[in-house]
Amino acid sequence: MDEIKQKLGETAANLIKDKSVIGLGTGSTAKYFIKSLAKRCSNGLSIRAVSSSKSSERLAKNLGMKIIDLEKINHIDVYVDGADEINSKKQMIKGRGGALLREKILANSSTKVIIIVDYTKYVEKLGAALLPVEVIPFGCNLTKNNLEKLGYISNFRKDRDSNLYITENDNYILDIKLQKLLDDPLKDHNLIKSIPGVVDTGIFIDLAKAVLVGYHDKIERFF
Ligand code: A5P
Repeated sequence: MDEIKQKLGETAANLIKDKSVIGLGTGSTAKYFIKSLAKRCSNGLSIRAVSSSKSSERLAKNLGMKIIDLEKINHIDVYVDGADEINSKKQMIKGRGGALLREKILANSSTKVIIIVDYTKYVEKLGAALLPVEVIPFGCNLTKNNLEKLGYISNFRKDRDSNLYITENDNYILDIKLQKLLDDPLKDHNLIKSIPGVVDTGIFIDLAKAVLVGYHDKIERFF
């Protein structure tokens, strides 16, 4: 699978034009994009980059890329990221890496969003993956109960040491185990977001513009 992700990263990096502002996604596939982009930068490509997470920022900086302060820009040309699941309508579930909110903020302000996924993530219907929901700590048990009343059974995400996972926005994540695949992901997103205490869901709608799906022998693109 790493080979596929590497190829996806390289292909996406080759689409980046000189002098553009690039949003860096988070996760194992985005990591390959960052590595390939850094290589292009060391060969003369000039870009400015913003990051959706500290881990991607660290990687980019270690590879010699300059990360600029988000407050210094007012738009992003291209945002590149992976996804946990994506369907043919380019609706996605994201957030297994915990960066869903920052990812959504960057994607939403980007002229073009390129999603790079291996073939296992390209699904007919979303919902087999856990659906992450970022919630504020205040009243988080009440928020969890309210989700349950709407039929969404969730668990607080834990970190490696079994402590509550804390996002870079100082929030928690509830991972929902969906009871069935989603017929209308936007409906679920809106319902979940209507609960006070929910900051955002890992359902991304109308954000992806180009999708690269990697297989062992090819990369398929759809726009
Ligand atoms: C990070 O919060 C996520 O949204 C990732 O973009 C998503 O989980 C895909 O990650 P991988 O490329 O590691 O599968």
